[in-house]
Amino acid sequence: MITVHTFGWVPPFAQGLVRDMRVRWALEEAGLAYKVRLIDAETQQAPDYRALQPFGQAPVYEEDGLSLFESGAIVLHIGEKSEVLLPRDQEGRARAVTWLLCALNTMEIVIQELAEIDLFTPDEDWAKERRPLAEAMVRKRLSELAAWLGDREYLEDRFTAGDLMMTTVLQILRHTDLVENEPVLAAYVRRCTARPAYQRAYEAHMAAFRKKAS
Ligand SMILES: N[C@@H](CCC(=O)N[C@@H](CS)C(=O)NCC(=O)O)C(=O)O
Repeated sequence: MITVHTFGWVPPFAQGLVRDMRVRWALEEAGLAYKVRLIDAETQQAPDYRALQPFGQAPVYEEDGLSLFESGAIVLHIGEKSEVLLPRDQEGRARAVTWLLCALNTMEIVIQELAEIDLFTPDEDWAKERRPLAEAMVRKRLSELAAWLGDREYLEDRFTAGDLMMTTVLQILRHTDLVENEPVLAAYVRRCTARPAYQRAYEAHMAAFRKKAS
């Protein structure tokens, strides 16, 4: 049985964005059942959790004695089990992996910097100084991505793990209007998140927080 370890509670600004969403969504696309272990701050520090995730972060993925961390690696591993995520032809598969890495390495790096300024340190002098440049870089990347997408429904000729990862990265900007200001990207995120597998993953992800709040 597959087990996903993730947080039992996070503040509202992070709910829906915790990276277990990527893993849950991939598992739903692949049609694989899983269970969830909800962890807290104390568990993050515990040696047995550090043995699974050296940085104490979420998510962790366990399956029959195999444990993985890094959401990108986990989604790729799940992709091995499902053609919905990774095309079986070599070129299609390489392109999907390319977009997954682009999401993490070209887009998320600049998007995460802006999000961290806005959500964690908005009032620091250095952050106020840095923010305009950080936002300009995000705008540039978004407009380049929108230019690639153009009339396409997905990054390639069909949905892949690359779209899954790109969508979750663009969602990090939900506290801004930057994605909405790129109508091609806004429509793309709506298209991807309308997928039944995303909806099921989101419901399950949010259910833990609702339970904790009640
Ligand atoms: N590169 C890692 C990042 C994991 C990550 O940043 N997880 C966040 C939750 S979304 C976390 O655990 N934050 C708490 C911490 O860093 O202590 C991945 O993609 O899995």
